[in-house]
Amino acid sequence: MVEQLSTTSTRRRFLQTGVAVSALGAASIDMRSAVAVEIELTAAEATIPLVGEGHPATDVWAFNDRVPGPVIRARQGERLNVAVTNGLSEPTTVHWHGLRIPVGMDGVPHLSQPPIKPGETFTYDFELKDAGTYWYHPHVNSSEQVGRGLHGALIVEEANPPEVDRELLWVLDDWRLDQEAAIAPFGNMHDASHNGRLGNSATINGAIRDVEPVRAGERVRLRLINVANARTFGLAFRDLDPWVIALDGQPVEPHRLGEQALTLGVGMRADLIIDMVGKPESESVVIDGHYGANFAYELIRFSYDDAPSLPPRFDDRPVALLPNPLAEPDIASAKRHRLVFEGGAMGGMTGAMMGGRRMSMRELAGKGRLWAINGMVPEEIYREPPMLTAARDSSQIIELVNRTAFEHPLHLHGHSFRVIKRDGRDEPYQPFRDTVLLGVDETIEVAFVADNPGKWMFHCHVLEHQGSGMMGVIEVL
Ligand SMILES: [Cu+2]
Repeated sequence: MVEQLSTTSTRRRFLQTGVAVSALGAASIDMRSAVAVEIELTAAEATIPLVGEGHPATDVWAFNDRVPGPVIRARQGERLNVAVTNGLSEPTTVHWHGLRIPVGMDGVPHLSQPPIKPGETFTYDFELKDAGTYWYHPHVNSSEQVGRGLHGALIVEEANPPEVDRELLWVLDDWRLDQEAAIAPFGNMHDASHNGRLGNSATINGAIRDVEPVRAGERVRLRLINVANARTFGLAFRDLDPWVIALDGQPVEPHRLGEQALTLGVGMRADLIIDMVGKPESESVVIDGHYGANFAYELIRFSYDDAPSLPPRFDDRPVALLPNPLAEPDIASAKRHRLVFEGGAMGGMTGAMMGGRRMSMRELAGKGRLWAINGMVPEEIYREPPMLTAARDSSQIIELVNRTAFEHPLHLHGHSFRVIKRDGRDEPYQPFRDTVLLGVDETIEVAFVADNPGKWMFHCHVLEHQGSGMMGVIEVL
């Protein structure tokens, strides 16, 4: 279950595969001994049994021949050193989604580093300041590179993790496959102008799965990561009523999900504590119903074995995770900004500024550009003036206004922000996040301390929206 990729005289270096963790359960692994310090990743073509028995294998692009890529685990405060070799026939990079690291390690081509050319290696090296559930993926030709399978989980362990029987990791993905289980072509403008590349095959840890085996009475920590190109997952856990203990890696006051679905836009994560309250040999279904009842489907079912229920031995309410060392924004003194998102199909945008002149929607579409922020469309992101400049250590509030017909998971690099208001009302728990799902017609306010100097991307994580212009740069001086 634990694969040792290399040895060292001074440190243990282990990687676990997401597939192994999911298929076999993690009961026998002492997660805290799985410390990743130095790792090698190679992005290259591979073939995996994505759909499973009775179906052809799928040609993918993968880190170290697996999808998802290796689970990287380390402890808070450790350094991570990852040598990434590009075995693809096009440039790539790796972005460490959600991590507050120096801009030179952030993986945005040209903005933070030159792209890694085919055959070349680039070594990422940074300190893991925050514990939590994160992930990594390329930031070049993202729709295709991430969509073909280049992504993996990065787990930074707390010094004092919550007491549970077991930990599970679900890397949620969504693939557009044909009848032969081959990945459909990329570059569809209809996807870019609508809801992005929604697929037809939802996978957990790189496989279409029916069941997650559990034991009655056990307490499980479930880490969820949405690595899809476009799909928002809205998961109903029904009778299990999980506790939410972290969002996007950042601790939140433990609270029950209740009647609500767990909504995970692209890029978002959640850490749940679930008490398996069902009876031995029973089942509990997890439904993804984000796109409405007509499109709801069973993602997976928890399947209880026949072992007698474990006796209760945990307090009902899990202990809150210790906060990460994030600076608290000062709302009273914060500088306010407003970013208005426009464009796409049915959005009513007639034109916008690009390259210093106003272009019609038709002209923009001819250049593969469909979205604007404050009336501006980026030509090449690293050459654009920042849409917002912040003095170092200043507090900032950004009002995000959706004037499009679609929802957008908006992701800020290098920082986590507090979601403070939604349509004028205080957001429950005001969680720190690095990605917030901006609904249709919604206005959201986020607040953060601009304490990480550099030029940082702020973009929609629907990769086809990003690729067609829904992106900008925030500069911290
Ligand atoms: Cu979007």
